[in-house]
Amino acid sequence: MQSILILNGPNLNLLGQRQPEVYGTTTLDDIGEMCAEHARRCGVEIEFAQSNHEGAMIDLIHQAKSLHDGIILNAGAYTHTSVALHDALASVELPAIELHLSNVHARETFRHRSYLAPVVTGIICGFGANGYRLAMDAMCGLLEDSA
Ligand code: CA2
Repeated sequence: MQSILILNGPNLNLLGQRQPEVYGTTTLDDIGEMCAEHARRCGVEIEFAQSNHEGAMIDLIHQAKSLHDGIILNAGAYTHTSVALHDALASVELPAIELHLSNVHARETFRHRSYLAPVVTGIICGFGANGYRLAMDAMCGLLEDSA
């Protein structure tokens, strides 16, 4: 069975607790359960992870090379700052999707820049928690095409 790493970055553990007007009321645990259920429907395995630490995220991306077939990454604010995450994604050469709950292009200018965009297959943003299901469907399509 094919396997997808769904990796969430800094502060996403706070989802549902603060700023519901921006990020909604769904918690990250709710999203993890939704993804697990969707994975069963799609016939794929997932690892759903979150870290507030750039280095820990990089370790998980490196490990994905031997454990997973693709990566869905909501890198949070590191999207807009991290050359290190860019390099990690480029180094593993797995299909990758950048994901955001909010439409980052309709927000502050500093969120318009992504260091990950050049090294991912595609980007999904602005669909809230449902974006995780959309990203899983897109990843399953990529994995089928490459099988
Ligand atoms: O829209 C997204 O998914 C983001 O990746 C979320 C990041 C933000 O820095 C990106 O620009 C867009 C922030 C995640 C922080 O989430 C919070 C949740 C509740 C309360 C405070 C922060």
